[in-house]
Amino acid sequence: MKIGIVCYPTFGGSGVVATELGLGLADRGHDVHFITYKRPVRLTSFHANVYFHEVTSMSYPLFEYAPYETSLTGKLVDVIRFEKLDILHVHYAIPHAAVAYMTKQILRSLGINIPIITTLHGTDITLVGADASFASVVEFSINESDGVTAVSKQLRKETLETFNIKRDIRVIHNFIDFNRFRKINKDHFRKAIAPEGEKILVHISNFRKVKRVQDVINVFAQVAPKIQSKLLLIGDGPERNYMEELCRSYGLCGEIRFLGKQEAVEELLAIADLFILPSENESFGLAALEAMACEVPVISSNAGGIPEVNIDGETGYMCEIGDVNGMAARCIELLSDPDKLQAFGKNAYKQAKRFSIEAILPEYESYYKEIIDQVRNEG
Ligand code: GMT
Repeated sequence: MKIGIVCYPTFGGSGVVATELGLGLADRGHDVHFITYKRPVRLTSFHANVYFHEVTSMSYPLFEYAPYETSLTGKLVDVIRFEKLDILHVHYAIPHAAVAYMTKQILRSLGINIPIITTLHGTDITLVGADASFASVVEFSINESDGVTAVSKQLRKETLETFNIKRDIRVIHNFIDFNRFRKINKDHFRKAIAPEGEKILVHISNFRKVKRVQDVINVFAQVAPKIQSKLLLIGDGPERNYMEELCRSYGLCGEIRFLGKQEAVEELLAIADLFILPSENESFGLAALEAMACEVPVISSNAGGIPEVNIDGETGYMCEIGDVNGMAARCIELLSDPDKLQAFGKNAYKQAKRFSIEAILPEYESYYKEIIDQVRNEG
């Protein structure tokens, strides 16, 4: 198949999933065209059947805001027409589903019927999409997509509760590539971060409010006096400055390290003892899955689709959103019992295997075929 993929090229989960999906499809012999405003962060090396089309927004004195959607539409029409794509798969509804609709209409006027699939990732529904300024556009463009997928059962449910959706929504979970995410020995690295044999807690996110990074630090402030430990905070975003202030107010700057955005997160997960994900909302929790693949148990909230990934009492523990005391107690419990910590790590790995790229990617492939046939039959 010749597949077009539109996504955000940044560090967010939706861009990561879209890129890994495209690369996985390319490995299986498909031609994959990424169309976005910047090379996606995980699209690093050359691949014979992967193409990247950069969208440039035209500037003009009249435009206070460059009309990116129009530029993206123009680029999509061009690429689909001339590369003869079989299907267009857009990730994150805003603005991509609406752009896809416009693209489809233009191509229809040129005698081309391009099948469109929209994948819902989470905040495009639960946070941003539900905002009154976007809701009507999101609802319309989901209904106008030929196929719609959601990354968890919970996200599917929330989408159906939030909008008047007339389409079936297929659940296709996030996935993980074990060639990249697996337990590897990085003892020298561990020694550099934790020279006294301290335990290492890790959190990775985009430091938005929805991630409740303050809970990670408040949890750590309870753990540190009981267990010799270090906290690695990976990622960056709007909450970072407040979080640095919070660390200072606890006097924990020596124990907490802000590592900023990192590409090789698997190397950091290799030295982690626990992963903390206290989100207010999380449609799936790809970051937790990446940790679990590296045999790191997860202490999380029970928000959104997290219970589909983290199994309470087996692969980690789940607490109510904001239950800092509960999460701290669970961290202390696991970190003080090496056998249990190791057993939970093994369970986490086993659970992560359910979401291996080999298991999930064929689901996308057969969904593509189904939607292409459906559109063909519609005429
Ligand atoms: O986690 C984020 O805020 C980034 C966001 C995105 O859209 O880039 O991630 C969402 O999509 C990921 C991949 O499908 C999911 O694993 C994350 O759970 C989801 N984030 C939220 O729902 C907050």
